[in-house]
Amino acid sequence: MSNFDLGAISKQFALLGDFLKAEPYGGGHINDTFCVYFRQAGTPVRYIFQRVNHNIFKDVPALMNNIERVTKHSQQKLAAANEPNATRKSLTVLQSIDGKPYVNDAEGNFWRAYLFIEGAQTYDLIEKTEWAYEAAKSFGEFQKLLVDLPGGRLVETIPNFHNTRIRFGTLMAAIEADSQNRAIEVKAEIDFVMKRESMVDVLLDLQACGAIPERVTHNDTKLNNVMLDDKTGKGVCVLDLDTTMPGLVLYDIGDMIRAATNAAAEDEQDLSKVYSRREMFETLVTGYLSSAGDFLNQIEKDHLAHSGKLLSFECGMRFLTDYLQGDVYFKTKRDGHNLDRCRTQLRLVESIEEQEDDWQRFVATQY
Ligand code: ADP
Ligand code: GN1
Ligand code: MG
Repeated sequence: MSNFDLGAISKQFALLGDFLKAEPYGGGHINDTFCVYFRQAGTPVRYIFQRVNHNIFKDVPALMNNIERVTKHSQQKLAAANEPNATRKSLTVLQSIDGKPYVNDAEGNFWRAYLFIEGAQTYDLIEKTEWAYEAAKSFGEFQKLLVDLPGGRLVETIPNFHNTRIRFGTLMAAIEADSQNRAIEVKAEIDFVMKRESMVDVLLDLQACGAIPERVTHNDTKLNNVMLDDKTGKGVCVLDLDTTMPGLVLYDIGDMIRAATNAAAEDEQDLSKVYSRREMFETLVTGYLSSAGDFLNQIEKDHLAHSGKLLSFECGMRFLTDYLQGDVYFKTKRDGHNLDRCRTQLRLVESIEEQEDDWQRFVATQY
């Protein structure tokens, strides 16, 4: 991925100064991220450049229009609330020389650039409960900033992204097709999923009967999508806005619980290390309710524990589907990588099942 000519690409953005160098950055599964260094009036500055995966995101101009609407609205609200650091608390999209929020290279790739948020970083694994609190609070604040987003519904950048009934159906089709002859090897995982099929309809049914509303949600709330301040440890800015679109808030808190309560890495091969940490769950809920508690309805609050189990299940189904289809969606670094990831997610489902009643009792004490 380092074969891209970032110097030439950067010339298409309305940036001042001289291009110095570009380095691959971050560890996401979908886009290619680079840190791009410039010298401006003798001072080094850096930017984040990203090649948006247009095989996955089919309409990048519409996606970038979503991101511009979301970031501008957030910054306006922060500034109106006298937040002195509005451009550090929400991403700033850079414009191309012809006034667009992205550029194309000669191969037809789409590139975007953001101001680099300095003095803060992202983490792959949560080591301290304070991080969980801050991350969850930040995602809650992000949702809250967008409750009054003007301009109509955002475009669904990946339709049915968290539709767990459809995710289940796609997995069944991948098992049926078995294009890589791998189904035999994952019989235990398939059985595990099939036994729990009824889980996939719970939130969809609540949405269909109007008990939980569609809102603007982030939809990819891993810990490494929120920056925490190096000095204070406080949440600074929510990143990775490609999937910010209409959704259920429970998908956001559920994905946080999935990603942040795991005691091990998402691709850990030693499953004895994988379990869902109760103290992280409790801290996430407290942090999330500190910012989102006043706009959530009772039924949303009642399903916080369920959402963590559901999103782990969904992610497990997605990794299993990709493994069966020949690893065509998520970037992989080794054979069986998606299967390893699937196994950690299904292990998390089990771990949450073991604790769900306790978790539910805890949630009930919070409101
Ligand atoms: P991906 O879709 O590949 O996960 P992200 O948008 O999450 O891409 O970016 C990958 C990583 O790059 C993040 O985890 C974060 O560490 C870093 N990053 C992204 N945007 C910025 C930014 N504006 N300032 C500083 N670091 C950033
Ligand atoms: C992908 O892009 P990244 O790495 O933040 C994926 C998420 C998954 C996650 C699992 C657009 O997120 O939905 O939960 O991997 N993003 C997309 O680690 O599919
Ligand atoms: Mg990311």
